[in-house]
Amino acid sequence: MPVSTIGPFKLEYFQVLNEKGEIDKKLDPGLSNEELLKLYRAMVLGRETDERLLKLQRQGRLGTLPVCFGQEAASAGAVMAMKDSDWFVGAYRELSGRLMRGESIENPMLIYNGLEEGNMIKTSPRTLPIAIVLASQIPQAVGLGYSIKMKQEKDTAVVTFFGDGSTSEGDFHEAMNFASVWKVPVVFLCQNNSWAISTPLKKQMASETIAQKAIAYNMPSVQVDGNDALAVYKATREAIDRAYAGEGPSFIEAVTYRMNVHTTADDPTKYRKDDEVAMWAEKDPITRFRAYLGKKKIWNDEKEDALRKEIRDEIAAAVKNYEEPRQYKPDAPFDFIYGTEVEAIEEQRAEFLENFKKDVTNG
Ligand SMILES: Cc1ncc(C[n+]2csc(CCOP(=O)(O)OP(=O)(O)O)c2C)c(N)n1
Ligand SMILES: [Mg+2]
Repeated sequence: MPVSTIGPFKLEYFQVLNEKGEIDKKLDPGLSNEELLKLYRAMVLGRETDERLLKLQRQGRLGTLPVCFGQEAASAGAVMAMKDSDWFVGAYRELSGRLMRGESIENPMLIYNGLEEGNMIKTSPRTLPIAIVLASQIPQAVGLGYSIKMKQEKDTAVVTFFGDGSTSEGDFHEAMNFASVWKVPVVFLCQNNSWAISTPLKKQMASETIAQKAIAYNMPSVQVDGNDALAVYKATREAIDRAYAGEGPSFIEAVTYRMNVHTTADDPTKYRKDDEVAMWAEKDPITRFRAYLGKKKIWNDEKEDALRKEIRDEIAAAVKNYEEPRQYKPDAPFDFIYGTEVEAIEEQRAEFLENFKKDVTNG
């Protein structure tokens, strides 16, 4: 019997900006100087906010929280390619991208102190709250994509973010399957940061890349340097354009690294080597972007100092506002489930408040 080849399956990798901040001219996505500076600011804002949040937690002024050190390019690069009318469906490792979407710096402070008000993103209604339950956001993104398709909403896409470990979840595969069958306008963006808490990638999966998982679903897929904001931007731009053109979903694997703790409850020195962290420090997304702006002669130390000061002042004002005495509603979660009042939710609210009153009375 003759044997025929079904493949070959092709998978590409690219980097636009290398570790020294040198650009590959053939791949340059051609952002304007203004856009480049916007992207840089978003990454610095994310990094500075993370530093502040971490300190607040260590001082006992915030609860447990994840930080995003080193992963700024992966979310900011993607958001640079999005319009406000696109949907941002994230996990918890996209601080730069969220702030760039217009989420306030106070939102993470509220959430990480257990206050549900932080999940209400008033300034960016198409940005969904953080998803802590791994991969739960991915089918939701596909549902949004399906509704865009049903409503025949033009030039609207969904970008959903998740980690390497999350691709082991059933939700991920179910969402990928439906997305490709329904040809929905969804961009799947996996931030492969090498670790799922203390589980290294090699123990998580036998696949050589995560991008290749999309081949099984017949989805265009690419692996990019996730510490290169221009590579992430370019891949997302192309994927969103495909979505707008009605060509269905795409997959991006952004290869990055978690430079700090998984959350403030974690101590990575127990399970990973300093050499590995030092090697990734050389690939820092912010350092290389700054070097690139310097080479383009649109950035210098003076501008850097001014930007850092402006951002630190902005964060300090947010912290001050967040720590002002305020009344928080214990039943706030019931306010934010649907946009409108729903009878069943109101019944649950009444029951909750009654029990709450009893608990308070009983001490
Ligand atoms: C369904 C589910 N199982 C387990 C957890 C506990 N948990 C939180 S983060 C995490 C690791 C996630 O790794 P990855 O998807 O690579 O994302 P990263 O934290 O590296 O950004 C685990 C197991 C959870 N939040 N949800
Ligand atoms: Mg991970």
